[in-house]
Amino acid sequence: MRIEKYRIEEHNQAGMAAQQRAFEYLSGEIKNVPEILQQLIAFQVGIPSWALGTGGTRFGRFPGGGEPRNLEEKIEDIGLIHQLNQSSGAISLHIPWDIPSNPAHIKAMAAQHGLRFDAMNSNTFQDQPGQKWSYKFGSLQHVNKDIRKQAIEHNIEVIRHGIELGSDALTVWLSDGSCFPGQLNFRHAFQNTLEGLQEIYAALPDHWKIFVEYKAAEPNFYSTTVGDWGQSLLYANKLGPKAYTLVDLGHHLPNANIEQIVALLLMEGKLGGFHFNDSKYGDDDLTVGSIKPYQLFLIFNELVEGMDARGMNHTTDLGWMIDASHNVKDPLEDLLQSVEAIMITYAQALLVDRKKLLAAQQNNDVVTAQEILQQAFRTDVRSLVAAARIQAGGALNPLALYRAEKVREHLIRERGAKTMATGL
Ligand SMILES: [Mn+2]
Repeated sequence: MRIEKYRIEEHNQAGMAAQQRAFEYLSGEIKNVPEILQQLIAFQVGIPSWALGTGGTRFGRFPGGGEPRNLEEKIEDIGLIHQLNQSSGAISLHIPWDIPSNPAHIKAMAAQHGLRFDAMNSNTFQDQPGQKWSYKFGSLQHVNKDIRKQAIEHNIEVIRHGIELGSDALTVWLSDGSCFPGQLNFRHAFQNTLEGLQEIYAALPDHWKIFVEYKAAEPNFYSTTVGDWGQSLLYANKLGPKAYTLVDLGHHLPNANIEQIVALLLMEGKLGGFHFNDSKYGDDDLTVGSIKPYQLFLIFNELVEGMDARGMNHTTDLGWMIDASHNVKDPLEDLLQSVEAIMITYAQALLVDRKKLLAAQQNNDVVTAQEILQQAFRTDVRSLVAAARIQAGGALNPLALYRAEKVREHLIRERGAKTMATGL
């Protein structure tokens, strides 16, 4: 579904007076408005193909209706989100859920929606129909060489699909680990995994990156073979310059200092990708910014500071992606909320007075340092983000327009009330 351009213009016109008032007030309060607007317009967040349907838990799943039934419809849904917010210009696919039958057609279709293909994701956490060997006891870590080989070949197949679509990165998240003490020899599991990743690494085209994603626990509950950023960094360092660590906000033990982790990974030139979500207890996959917005701000503050210190391009030098699940919300509404939260937080991080902060740190002026951060965090930048969005051709209020246009009702009429997104 596409929204007619004139409908976006009408919507923007209706709210423009209030938007202008807020924007003019804010413009008087902050510096570098034109530069920040350009940075916001450039910034794009990838949407994963699996976030377009209702998720669910191990207890149940309650589909919302009108979910995309194939890859084409997934691209349409992300195209719609991008049309509304102009900040979701990338799609991240999951193999085998999204194997394109006609890659040239899929590539052209994505381009029509202004989308490029972000990192490709492999899957060795499930057994697929017709698969020879089971991943019940792991994939790359497995004691059986044939099973490791099957997992390696799957990842290389994912790279091949990515090449056809113009992607340039592979994200590997392994559910490998153990559920009970004694089940696994940790060193053997690490070595097997490293050797598998090395074979996959060797299959990467020159300009590609591989992201090694870590996760503390689940589905294995005693040990995870890529369990934290230290383990991921070990693999990335041993693999070589095309290998990076990927940080997923939900993949840490409670109260982990994620902002410190990203600062150090950036310092080492080994932060490659980022998965946004939010959580209260574990890997809850909740809407970005819905539980701990200040933590998100502190993370973005380190991202901006660390990328600037290395002269990195905020938009292109890291893979930015949402990785979340929607159990009770309309997935598209949830994604609009998530991207909005990311843009707001990015804008706030751009407001931090870095010179003053550094001076306060040098003087051990703890109070001033805190004030500088909170000054930025407490600034209402919504009109700034909206101004960037409107300038880029998007909607003043994407969520309000989505509802006014009755998008979900339209999708249910088109696709049916009982559809289930492929892969979930
Ligand atoms: Mn993730």
